[in-house]
Amino acid sequence: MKHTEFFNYRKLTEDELKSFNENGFLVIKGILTAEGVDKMQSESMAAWGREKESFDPGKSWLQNSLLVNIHHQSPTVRDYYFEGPLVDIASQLIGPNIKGATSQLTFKMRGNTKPFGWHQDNGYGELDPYNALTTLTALDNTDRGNGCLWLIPGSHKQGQIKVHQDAEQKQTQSEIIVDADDSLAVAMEMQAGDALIFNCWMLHKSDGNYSSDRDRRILFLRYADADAVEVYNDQKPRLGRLVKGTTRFDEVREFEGDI
Ligand SMILES: O=C(O)CCC(=O)C(=O)O
Repeated sequence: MKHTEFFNYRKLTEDELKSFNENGFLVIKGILTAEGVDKMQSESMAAWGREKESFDPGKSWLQNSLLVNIHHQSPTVRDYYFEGPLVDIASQLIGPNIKGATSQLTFKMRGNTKPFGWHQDNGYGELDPYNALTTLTALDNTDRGNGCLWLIPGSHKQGQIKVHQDAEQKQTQSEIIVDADDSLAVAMEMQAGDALIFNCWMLHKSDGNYSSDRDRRILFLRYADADAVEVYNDQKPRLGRLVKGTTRFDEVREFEGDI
């Protein structure tokens, strides 16, 4: 069911499709209505308050800034993830068959000064085919002062960057940071309700939130081809809800689990 009171549905134009192929990213202005932003903020904050403590510089990114599977706790995020405007947009960019691959909050609350260095999202759990999409929906206005995202336009063209992690790093899910030229970085300043979407090979990073009075709350959703497999996991199918089209994997077609 379409929730037009919360989400603005539209298709990408030919120019946007061309720009995505060339630059590897797009910003969709106002994908959430003001009411949609309010609703997601309040449902997300209820979950955040139940699960998270205040920022501790001694703790990891995972502990300070991530809350996974937020669609289990926020009905509005769930509708947006599985039936919102991003599903058709993902299908325009990936193809007719789409599954959800990740849903999480990445919240950098005021005073959370931890940066997140350059990386590709396909560096964390490589998926094949290499057309998975990250979507970041801003729940606050975000700029250089409160830890907005930065990316390097066109950097997706260098493909998968192999990073070696030892067994301990894998276990502790430590960050997988790569080298990149900061002089090429562009700040992705957004208004609450805008979405940034980019290819799985896009190099991106964020700085700390050094503001004293502005949170930087982002909803992170990832979509993949419905047949996408996990390269790091013996090519097993990535499990996630089928949101459009079909798949050759029974376990994905029947999936009703966590992701
Ligand atoms: O939320 C952020 O600041 C960075 C998040 C990010 O780049 C990621 O989760 O891949």
